[in-house]
Amino acid sequence: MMRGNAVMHGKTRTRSLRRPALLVALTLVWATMATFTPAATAETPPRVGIACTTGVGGGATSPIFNLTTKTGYISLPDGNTAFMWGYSSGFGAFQHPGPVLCVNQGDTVTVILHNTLPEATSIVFPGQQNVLANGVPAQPQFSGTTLTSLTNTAAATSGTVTYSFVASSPGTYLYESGTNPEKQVRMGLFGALIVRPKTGPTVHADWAYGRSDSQFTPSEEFMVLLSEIDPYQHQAVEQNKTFNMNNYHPRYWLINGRGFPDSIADNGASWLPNQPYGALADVSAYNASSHPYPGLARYLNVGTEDYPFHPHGNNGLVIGRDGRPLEGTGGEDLSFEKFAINIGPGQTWDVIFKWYDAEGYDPVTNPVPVTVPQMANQEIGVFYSGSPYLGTKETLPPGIQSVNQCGEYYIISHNHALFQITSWGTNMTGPITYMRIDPPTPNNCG
Ligand SMILES: [Cu+2]
Repeated sequence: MMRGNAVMHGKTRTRSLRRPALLVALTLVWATMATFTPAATAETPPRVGIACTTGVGGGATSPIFNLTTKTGYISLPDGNTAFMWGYSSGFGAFQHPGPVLCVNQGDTVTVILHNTLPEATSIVFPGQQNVLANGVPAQPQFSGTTLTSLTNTAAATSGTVTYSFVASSPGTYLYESGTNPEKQVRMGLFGALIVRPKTGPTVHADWAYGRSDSQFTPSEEFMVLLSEIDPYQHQAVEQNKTFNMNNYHPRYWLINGRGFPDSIADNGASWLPNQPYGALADVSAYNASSHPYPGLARYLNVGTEDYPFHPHGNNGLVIGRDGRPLEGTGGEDLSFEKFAINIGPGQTWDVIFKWYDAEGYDPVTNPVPVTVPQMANQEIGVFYSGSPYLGTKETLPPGIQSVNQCGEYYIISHNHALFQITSWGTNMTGPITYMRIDPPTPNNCG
């Protein structure tokens, strides 16, 4: 099955044949998926894709967000749990990562931080200008000549601070603790901020930037928030012990706060109550008339290492970095194609992705140029349709039931630093997800 899927696009075929070891590994991933049962969840927030938190009160152009620091635990792919700090939405339960704050360009954004942690904390908004704290320009904090925080803090246990800024530039941003960040950011005090573009009075919710060539299909907008965990640091914080950062060594890497296979579960999956954000990408095949606009992946790296991430199957088109469109001073399009997106620490990348059946494979008129293995040599997973051809379903072996709804594909998307797709040594976990490709409409995908 993997081989069948893998040959459907020329680029993937070449890469897969050069890397038989990875192909075997991917087959193992396929087998893992067979034990995985997606849960039914409500349609709000969306089952897949970005689950925005929008502001409360303040009017249409002045959203207000309450974020409360809380402690809690997350589940990891090897069965372990990690003690975390996090920003809760409003005054709600602990969650990881923090809520995805979605605002519009030009909005006056207010974020009220409520601290319940045993030490002072804060939020910095990289990429935002003229941030105010309690109504005056936010400032680094010092104790004598020693820097204690990159910005104004909320005091330990019950402090509050109110930040505000005008979201002047559309794009993808991080927000994160500016206080003792080597501890507090690592413990989980971070989240994503999305600023949607506006031209004149018109908000373009389906543009990445203020240019029409950044238009995407709204249901195909995805977050890829990459992070890391050193469990010894988290244990030390939980036990109120000191941790020597010279010993810092991540053993877990996560996508949207989850490791694979939890990463492909729906947003709000019932067995991940504190990890609300899934990472399955679900796109439809390109069609000039019925599905002309691509998907958009918003990559963010809140870790300390480079994360080289890629979906198999096609290049992406990099259209923005760090909340700025790739364009010249005259608006010239400076976007570029890339296969693996190497996201540096603190960076964000906005990447357009369009899947198309470039070589028009057809089981009769244009079969894939490989020999599909004998049925006895195949490992059949729950997403198998019986056919390597998009949109085609065929008879399955006795005893195998297909849950592949409509002959869709599943293409792996993963971090390509293979040591990072582990969980304290458990291989093929961590920042791995899948891209689901639905056949062109009309289809039976529902
Ligand atoms: Cu790969």
